[in-house]
Amino acid sequence: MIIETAEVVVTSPGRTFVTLRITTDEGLVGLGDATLNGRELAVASYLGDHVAPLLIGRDAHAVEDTWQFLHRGAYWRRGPVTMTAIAAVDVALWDLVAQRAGLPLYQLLGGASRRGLLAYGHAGGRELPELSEAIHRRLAEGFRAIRVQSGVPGIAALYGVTDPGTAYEPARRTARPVEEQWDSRAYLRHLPGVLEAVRHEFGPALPLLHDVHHRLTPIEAARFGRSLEPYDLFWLEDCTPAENQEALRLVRSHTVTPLAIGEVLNSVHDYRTLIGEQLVDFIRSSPTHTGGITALRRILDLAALHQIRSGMHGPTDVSPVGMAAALHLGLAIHNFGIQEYMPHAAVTADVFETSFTFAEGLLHPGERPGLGVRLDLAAAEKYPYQPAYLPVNRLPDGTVHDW
Ligand code: GCO
Ligand code: MG
Repeated sequence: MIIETAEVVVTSPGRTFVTLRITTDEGLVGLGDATLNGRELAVASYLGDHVAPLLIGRDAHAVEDTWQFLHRGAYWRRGPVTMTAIAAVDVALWDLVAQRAGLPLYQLLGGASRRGLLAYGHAGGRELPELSEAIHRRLAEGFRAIRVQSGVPGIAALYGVTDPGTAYEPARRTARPVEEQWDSRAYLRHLPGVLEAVRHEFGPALPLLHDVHHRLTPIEAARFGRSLEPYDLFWLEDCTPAENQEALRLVRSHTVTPLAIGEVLNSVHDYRTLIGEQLVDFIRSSPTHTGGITALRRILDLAALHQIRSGMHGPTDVSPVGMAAALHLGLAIHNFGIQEYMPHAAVTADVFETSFTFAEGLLHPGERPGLGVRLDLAAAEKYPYQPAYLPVNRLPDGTVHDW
């Protein structure tokens, strides 16, 4: 099966997605997600200018060789742009190989290890009644695990919280990034009470998650994790900036709240200390930002040796193609933990037609051969690229802080 064309499709149905579309001499079409939120065109250029020409004429079955060729052959390794580009190629090739075999991709990855993937949904509210309503809404939609984000008195706009009735989308279509404020002391004072109230209202069984979004120092995170122990979180996510693996030693030595990290990491090397020293409980990487299924599977196999489980990133900036890749991998591996599921805007379905399903709290990739996603090129053209930026954070005195 020889690769004939490799084309990069940039389209903005609801938000921007970058997709690699590979065709073969047998007429099959394989798709890979190359969406890097707020820096989309850098990956489109990496793929279109430097990678696509190298793919023409290669054997589409050579998934491992192509991965190594692009990774080692670039000389400049790792980094979000490189690894997202390689991921798109890897996932598109897996899609082709599975279609050629006439099987849903998970069957090639070892077959189903479970009936479906436990998914968590997002609930955010500026104040408690709003938050409680948002949780009830998610439960009514079928979610059986909920990520809880709350407003904080004195902080005007906050990660994960939006006006009621409007869908949360962190990237905004503005010419420059929106600026938000952050105050760790106000957050640390307020959040334990919120999680206590939610646990009290929804009972002991509901898995609750919370995302700190990289904002605390190690000692603050340690104290925070300890203060949340009575509310039995499923996980505390990104409590400190992920690139400092050693910081988790301090957090870990003070709290038994389970920790999840890694949505911004992109290589197995970013996980060596985290996994080797058992400093986390869940791996947040998605195939899209971590070199694809080939590379993430290696990370997760290493994690399995330490009883660390998957908790793949599934925000709207992972495209329907990237989401399908996550679901096939998650269904097949033994150490699956939970899958984030932030449904895309309805308009996204004009361009991407998917086979995955969500019922009774569980996601399933479906039984179509390959990934099970189709991209409508004519529809994609109707949604031309629209720039959008993630927000920037500032402390009360104006200092830039991690967003
Ligand atoms: C999460 C996230 C995201 C990110 C977004 C950045 O889902 O846990 O932290 O919503 O902010 O993916 O591109
Ligand atoms: Mg997160």
